[in-house]
Amino acid sequence: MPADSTLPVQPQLAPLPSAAGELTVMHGDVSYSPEQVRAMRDEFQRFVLEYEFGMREVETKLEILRDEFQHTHDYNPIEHVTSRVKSPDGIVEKVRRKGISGDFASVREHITDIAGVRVTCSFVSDAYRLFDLLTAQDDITVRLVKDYIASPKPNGYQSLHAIIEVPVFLSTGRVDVPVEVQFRTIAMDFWASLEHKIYYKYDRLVPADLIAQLTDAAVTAAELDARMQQLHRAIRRPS
Ligand code: 0O2
Repeated sequence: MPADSTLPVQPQLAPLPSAAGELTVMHGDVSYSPEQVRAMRDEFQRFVLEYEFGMREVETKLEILRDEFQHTHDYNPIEHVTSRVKSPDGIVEKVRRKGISGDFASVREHITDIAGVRVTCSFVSDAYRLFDLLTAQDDITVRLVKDYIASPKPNGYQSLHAIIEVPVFLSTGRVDVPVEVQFRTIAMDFWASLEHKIYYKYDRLVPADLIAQLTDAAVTAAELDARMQQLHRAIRRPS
């Protein structure tokens, strides 16, 4: 059992000596009994469940907006929506990268993209429109916005990111769950998924000429978005 995938955050349980002959799991210098491993697994599952629920609330809100748009305006501003809860390995990697403590309270406070929803639109105007419609809902709190469409990253990455909080009602009461929502166009999504693959293929050490080509391709993608937006406006303008 790989220690990092089953012990995603620094365990808060005190290690107990295991009974003779009992299978134990080593994590660094510490060993855990099967009961402790199960308890940690259950605690982790409970922890991510809130994020799963928050993600579903946001997905439902987007589905309603899409269906209402289709019905009222005979137009669908959303191409597709994908979502994910960050994997245990992904959380551990971010805990290490940010140099934060790995207990649940610290992860909850510092890692705001455990629940992630990606909204892909045909046009840049639709990405902003959906952002406005979602964040204007009065049960949503906006914690942070990063507009990489207005200010692309140096590598050319474009997307509009929002960390929002959405209420989830559990048997124990209300919990406000942070969800990262990324709004982007099909062209931005195409670029980002290729860049992501290249980044991992080269284990983050991408050759300089490939980086230059990627940055150039991001400019081409942005130009395509601008041209498609113009055409879209032209066909929607009354003649
Ligand atoms: P994954 O696998 O998508 O979850 P933070 O550490 O969150 O405080 P960060 O990571 O700079 O600061 O946050 P930012 O800029 O809002 O980016 C978070 C997410 O945006 C990333 O999540 C990616 O999904 C996406 N992203 C940001 N920059 C790039 C980029 O240059 N290329 C691509 N392809 N995607 C990018 P994760 O956690 O890195 O990964």
